[in-house]
Amino acid sequence: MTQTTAVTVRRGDYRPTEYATDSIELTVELTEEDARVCAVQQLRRRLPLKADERGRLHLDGQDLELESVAIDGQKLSSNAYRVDDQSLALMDLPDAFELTIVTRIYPQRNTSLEGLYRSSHMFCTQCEAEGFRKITYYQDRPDVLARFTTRIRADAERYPTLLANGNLIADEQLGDGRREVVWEDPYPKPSYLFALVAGDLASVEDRFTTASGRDVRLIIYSEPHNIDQCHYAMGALKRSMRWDEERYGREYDLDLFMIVAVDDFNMGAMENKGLNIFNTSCVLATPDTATDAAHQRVEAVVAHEYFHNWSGNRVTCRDWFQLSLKEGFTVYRDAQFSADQNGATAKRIEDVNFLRADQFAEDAGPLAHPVRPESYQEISNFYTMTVYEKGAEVVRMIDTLLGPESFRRGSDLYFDRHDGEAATVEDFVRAMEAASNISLERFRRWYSQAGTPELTVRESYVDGCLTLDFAQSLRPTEASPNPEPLHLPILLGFVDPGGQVVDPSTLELGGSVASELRSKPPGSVLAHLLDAAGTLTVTGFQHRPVVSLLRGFSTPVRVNYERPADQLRHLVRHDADGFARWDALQTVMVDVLTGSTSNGDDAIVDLFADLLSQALEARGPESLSLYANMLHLPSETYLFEQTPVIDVAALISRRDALETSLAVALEPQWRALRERYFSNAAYEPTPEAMAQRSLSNQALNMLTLADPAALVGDDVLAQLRQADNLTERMAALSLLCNTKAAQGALLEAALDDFYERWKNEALVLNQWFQVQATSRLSGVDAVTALVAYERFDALNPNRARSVIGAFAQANARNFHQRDGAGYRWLAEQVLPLDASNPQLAARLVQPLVRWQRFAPSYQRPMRAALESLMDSASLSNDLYEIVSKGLAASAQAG
Ligand code: B3K
Ligand code: ZN
Repeated sequence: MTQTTAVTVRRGDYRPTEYATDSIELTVELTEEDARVCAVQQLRRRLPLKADERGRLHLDGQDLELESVAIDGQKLSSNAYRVDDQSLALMDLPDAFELTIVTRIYPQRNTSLEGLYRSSHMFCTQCEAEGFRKITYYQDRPDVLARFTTRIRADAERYPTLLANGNLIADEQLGDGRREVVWEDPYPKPSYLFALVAGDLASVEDRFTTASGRDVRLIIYSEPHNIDQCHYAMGALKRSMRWDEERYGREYDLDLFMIVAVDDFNMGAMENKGLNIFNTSCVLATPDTATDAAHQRVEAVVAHEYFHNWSGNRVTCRDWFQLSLKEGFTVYRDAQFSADQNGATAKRIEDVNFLRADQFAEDAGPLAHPVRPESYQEISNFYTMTVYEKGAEVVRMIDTLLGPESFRRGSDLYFDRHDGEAATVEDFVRAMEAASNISLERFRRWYSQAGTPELTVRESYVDGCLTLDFAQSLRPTEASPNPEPLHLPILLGFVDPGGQVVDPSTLELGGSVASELRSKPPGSVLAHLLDAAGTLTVTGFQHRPVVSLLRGFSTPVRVNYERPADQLRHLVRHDADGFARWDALQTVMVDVLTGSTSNGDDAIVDLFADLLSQALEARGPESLSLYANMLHLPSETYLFEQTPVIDVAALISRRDALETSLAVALEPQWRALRERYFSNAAYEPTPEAMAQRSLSNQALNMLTLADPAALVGDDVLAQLRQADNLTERMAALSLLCNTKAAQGALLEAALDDFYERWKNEALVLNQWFQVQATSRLSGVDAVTALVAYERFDALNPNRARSVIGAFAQANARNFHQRDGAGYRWLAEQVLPLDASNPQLAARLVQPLVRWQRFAPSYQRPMRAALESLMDSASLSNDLYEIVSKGLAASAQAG
């Protein structure tokens, strides 16, 4: 183990900078070998110097070759400043001055995909969180807001497209075949929102007129071969712009909004002011090249990045501990948008699935941290499901507590008060309190405590009076050793034995917890649990009702509510709230699959029989997508998170067995479903058509399970050959990959055909890699062959994720093979990657870090793989932080 330099940054250490940067003028000269960056900053002390003080400036810088430093035009000698591999320090400074720094950088060699780098034939940037320091020396932190002017000089023929933030104010041909453009951004911004692109790009263009009548040019750029795939994203952008005006009163503020699609990108996309940069996977979409899920992701990410223009850019974060201020809020905003576009129930199911399977896992492991973390070693490691998804849940709860009108007033007040500032989570909560007169005093703990609370419910019923005893508990974590009770908003309803939702205005609410009536979903009560325990009493029932608990998943907790399975099945059949029906069904299935209920399979078959006949009659996108969601078993990772000790093999074999019995017992019903919803109509990315494809593909999946040999030679191959869209093609190819009867020549021919047809579409080729990496029949040998394939390229994050990430995260039965070969394989892939792209390595390694949750026979080899990484010659800060936290937990647990 060699890494000892990791520095821990703490929230409590925040201090404003001594100097503000009012403006920065960058000149970036791009050549085929390197880039020369001249940065001219105007700096000014925030407070005047006291008598015995001397002005000091600390600038961040990494991987830079420093050529010169000048103050007010006077070049400094090298003993007038201190420079090391992280910073440049200047002393004895006046109150205000101009600082000129010239650096040389090498974008062509930058494989970290942070700072200025090369992707395919273009140059692009990624500066959040701390990438700007790889371009020039700067106070690279979000509370330094400056006006940026960007001058780009490059070969005119190779790079006809030269872009930066803001408005183009000059464009000039230089003598030597080079061209110079100048961009000016009128809005002061932190360095993480800086962007620059140079390439030979094609574009699609549109216009948008804002509510107040401003005419905005919208341009999406991509490499020419991809440009035909950008139209769907353009539509999504226009829908997002209108939605943000209508729902949040937020208008766009520049005359130009640009999106650029790049092949090599560490995450989904980036909200740089006026110049969003996107992973191609989050912008390109046509029926042939993007699945239904990919279409929805493109729409959601376009919206998310656009919404950041207010929640992130106009109001930014004071420091990186406040990251959820922009991310949690913006995820919540994009979820509301997607719900409005595609159906609220399906969107909520998707989000709760993700939260329970992945965020709960994070909260239960050694990387657990509060939504507003207290410390970090590498900020890139804190772009987590907790900061994003749990952060969004916290904002959602504020919306639930305040109600939509007050919530909107609170958001208006927040934007109003903090426009042009770097704000904090506390500022956001205060604005919500001020606009609503509702105290969020106890609620604030959601931001500061790590871990998933557990809500225990005990129910009793006597003479028309229902009593619900609630208790909450939170496991102590290293991040929150002494957890205190949270404010849990518990939304519930009552279904009578006849299947009708009881109108709660006919009932009397009492007990120690405050409660109120709510109309969404109809017939709801909102109870507020603020203490460790509390009681809700409800009187006036004619018959004992079934409690529909946590409607819409109103608070992100684990629930411990022991009750007869027939009550849950009653909810599955009758609750008026679609989400609650889905949720009750998950509980029924999880209880059977994790063994807390014995012999439940037959009851689930009966339930599915009912659901299948309802699905055949379903009308409209909301209802179709609800059945599409209900007719799937919980995913393996979802199941893992619902059980105290994960025994991978046992859980998967139970799940397989239940799935097969549902397939066999209900074969005629699945066939009817397939016939009802399989369609030859031309592809459309509408919610209704997507739900129908999902039902039809799930039916085909179940029919194949029931009779593998018959199906693979027939419907599956026909669908593979005849489909006019990637969704159906991938569903069929996945069935072939996962079915024993198809292995051998049949599967090889199908994979070869697919490859030949789509090998020039990088994103489709990723699907080809992924479907093999996630097949239940692909073990370590198979993924070893995939990474040896000529078209595999670990330096492209999408490709790396399509094999390495896919295998470790979505192929549990093979990744967790008993001898630990899957774990060793992952460590072997991650280590070389760490040298080129630390952020990616630190993501891919994470399945190993959760070892404590698994049964002992899995734990030892998982830990051994982590230890092998720790023993390696040198790890990046990114990977070191994750691996060392994973192993530190091992010491604690035993
Ligand atoms: N804000 C970016 C994420 C940047 C991640 C840096 N490691 C994308 C987003 O959340 O919109
Ligand atoms: Zn974001």
